[in-house]
Amino acid sequence: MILSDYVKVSDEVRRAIEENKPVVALESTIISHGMPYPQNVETALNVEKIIRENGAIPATIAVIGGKICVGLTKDEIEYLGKKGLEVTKASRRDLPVILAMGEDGATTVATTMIGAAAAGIKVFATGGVGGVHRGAEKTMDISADLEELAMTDVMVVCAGCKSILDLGLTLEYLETKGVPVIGYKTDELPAFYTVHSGFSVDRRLDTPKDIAKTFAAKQACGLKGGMLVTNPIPEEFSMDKELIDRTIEEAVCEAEKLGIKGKKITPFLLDKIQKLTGGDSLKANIQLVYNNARLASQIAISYCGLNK
Ligand code: PSU
Ligand code: MN
Repeated sequence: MILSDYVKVSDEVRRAIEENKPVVALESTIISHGMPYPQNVETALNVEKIIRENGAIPATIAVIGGKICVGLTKDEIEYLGKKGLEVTKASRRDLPVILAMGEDGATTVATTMIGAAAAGIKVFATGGVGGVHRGAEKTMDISADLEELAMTDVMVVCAGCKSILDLGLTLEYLETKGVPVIGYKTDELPAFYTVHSGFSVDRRLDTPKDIAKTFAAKQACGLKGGMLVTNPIPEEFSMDKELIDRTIEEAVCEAEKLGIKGKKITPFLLDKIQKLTGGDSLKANIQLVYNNARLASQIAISYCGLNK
């Protein structure tokens, strides 16, 4: 068995990569575990549309029937969205069994990076990445997303980190692993629902082209691994910091009380936050994903331009 036995790239995406056209990868855990049905499917399809309107080609990634599919059909997106939590959330350690057993899996940031890299895609847009959880000094709960960023050559465009994570420890971890954390038009790490976190990024860059050039330099020098591009939520959609902080605090306490751990914790907290805010956080979440899709498309176009 070789890699191509397990990876299926859609015709459209394969052709685009061969012709050096801009492609943006998208994850599927955000569909199955990150948002409720039907908003999850609606958002996933809109994100693809936004990427096309911005001149790039979308490649949503998921494991279907034991194959890492790069570029899904509308029906496949609908299928994952309807199945929701019933689909296995597949991070790096879950992938081998799912592939070998011919099962379905929703890809996290880590496994979407793996699929993107296998297909030759350099840019990936999502909402938020996993990181070092609060209390990780005891639980050792550190997302496999961070290790993937350390070793797999894909740029991840996100809206920073939610404070369900320990932002300071997440930044320290990324520094140790040599992952650049870029702020797009900001010196401050965005905190997903809000623009401000109080933590600094490594470097602010103000154009998609500078971001593309930075990643090209990293790769040319053989510095393995990805790059985190953090893009603040547009001001008009950002939430009240005090309200969201209080909500997250309540959700984290509830998870602790119920003894929720491991891969279940992130989906649990996302769902709880959505319920506690009466859907306001879901609205913000959707808008920041759209915003990241736009920036990722521009970066992908710039990156392709460097290879001409
Ligand atoms: N953060 C979000 N929304 C998400 C996730 C994280 O704001 O949907 C998902 C992503 O797929 C991410 C995963 O890769 O959760 C991280 O899970 P864990 O912490 O179990 O590695
Ligand atoms: Mn974890």
